[in-house]
Order: sequence, then structure tokens, then C-alpha cells
Amino acid sequence: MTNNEIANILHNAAGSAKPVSQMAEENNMTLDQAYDIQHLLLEKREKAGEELTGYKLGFTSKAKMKQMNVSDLIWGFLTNAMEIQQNSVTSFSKYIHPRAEPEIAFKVKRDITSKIELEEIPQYIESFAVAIEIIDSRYQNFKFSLEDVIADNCSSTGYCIGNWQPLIEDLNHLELDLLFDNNVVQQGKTEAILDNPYASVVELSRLATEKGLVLRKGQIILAGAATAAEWIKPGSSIKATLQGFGNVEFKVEQ
Ligand code: OOG
Ligand code: MG
Repeated sequence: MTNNEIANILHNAAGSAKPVSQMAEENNMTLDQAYDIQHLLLEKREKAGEELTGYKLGFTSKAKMKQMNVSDLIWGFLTNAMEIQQNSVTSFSKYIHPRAEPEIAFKVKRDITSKIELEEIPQYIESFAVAIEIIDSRYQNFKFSLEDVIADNCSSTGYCIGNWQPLIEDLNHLELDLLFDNNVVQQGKTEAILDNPYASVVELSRLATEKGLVLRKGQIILAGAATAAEWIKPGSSIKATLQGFGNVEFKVEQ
């Protein structure tokens, strides 16, 4: 299959909420090719009127790598159609088999055009917030190889961001939990994300600018889950709490 054929299958699977088979192995897909397919997905969404709002990282915590049995950092794109407003209601029927993850989001302060270092974070990032990501693999049984998941835009589906907070020097050692109907279902610590969530920004700056992409002022970055992901049940209230920095919540209707 051509890259565009694979991208069409994944694009339609997302649109119709119907899962498809993995395609990397039978097509001998390389990592570069997987990112090219991901880029075609972005073009298809842009053609349909969606706008790029930022990027996400995946497998930045050991809990996630272990859960999905994949051990390399991955990144994908986010669009405005994926945003879920705080305290709003989203419909379960839009998804195939959605999972939720507690995350930290960052907002870019100044265009990032090359790899930045940890010390430069305050020059390039203006704020952070507690966030929830909904991931919804387009593959049957939520099973994939590294190439398959990258081609599928790293399972990106939805994100909900809490109130933006001015940057603090050290984001480590904060409890970051996921709650369903106010019961804790996953408990994590911020440093589970690459030993320092700010390291996600550094990694993305390297990976994205290697591909010639600019991380634009105002765009958001999801640093990757601090814990394993939890299956979303229809009718639940999904909440993430970040110790000392509030929470973010939305509801999934039946
Ligand atoms: C891939 C996306 C992983 C994260 O935060 O680690 C991810 C998946 O598990 O489907 O979003
Ligand atoms: Mg995630």
C-alpha cells in the first residue's frame, strides 16, 4: 500500500470510529515512513478545516511503556477539533475504545526553531496546566507496533486542559492523579515523565525541528502520561488533579 492509502484507512477509521488492522508489518513500514503517514493525516484534517494546535509526546513514562510494550519516545499532532473544554460533556459514541491519561500541558511563549536546552525553558514556555488526554487507537484491540502507532498519530484523539499557571522552576515531586467519578484510578508523580516533565519539551524541540517543524508561539505541548491509561466508561466524570495546582474535569456521556 502507498502511504496515502494507509493514511486514508486510518483517517476513515477515526472518522467512523471503526477499528482497522495493523499495517506496518505487511508494508515493511519504516519509522520515517510512519511519520510521513502521520503528516498526511494532518493534511487531511487541515483540508477538512481543522487547525493545528500543538503536539503531544508519548511513552515518556515507564508506566506507559510497560502498559503498551513499546519503549521509544513518540510524538504526534493535536488539532482544535480534539480539544474538549473543561467541564463540558463529550460523547462516547465518537470513540472506538477510548482511554484517559493524566498529563501536563505547556504553552509555547516564543517560536522554537531548533533544539533547546532545559535551562532555556523559561524563555520558550510561558505556562503549564494539568491536562487529560484521551487516546483512542484506530487499531483493533488497541494493539500496535511502534511504526503502527506513529502512523496513527500516536492514538491522539482528545485533550482537555485546566487553568494555565505561570511557570515554576521545578515541576517534579507533585502528585498527578486520574479520577473517575471522584475515585482515584491512577496515581502518579510528575517526575515519572522523563524524570522531569520539562524534558519532554526539550525532546520535542529536538525531534520536531529535525523534521523542519517550528513549535509556534501559542501552541500547546502535552508532555506524556505520568501513569498507565484507564479505559473510559460511558457516563463517567473524568478528572485529573495536580498537587497544588488544581484540577481539570469533563464528562463522557452514555
Ligand atoms: C500511544 C500514546 C501514548 C502517552 O502519553 O504516553 C501517550 C498509546 O498508548 O496509545 O499518549
Ligand atoms: Mg498521552
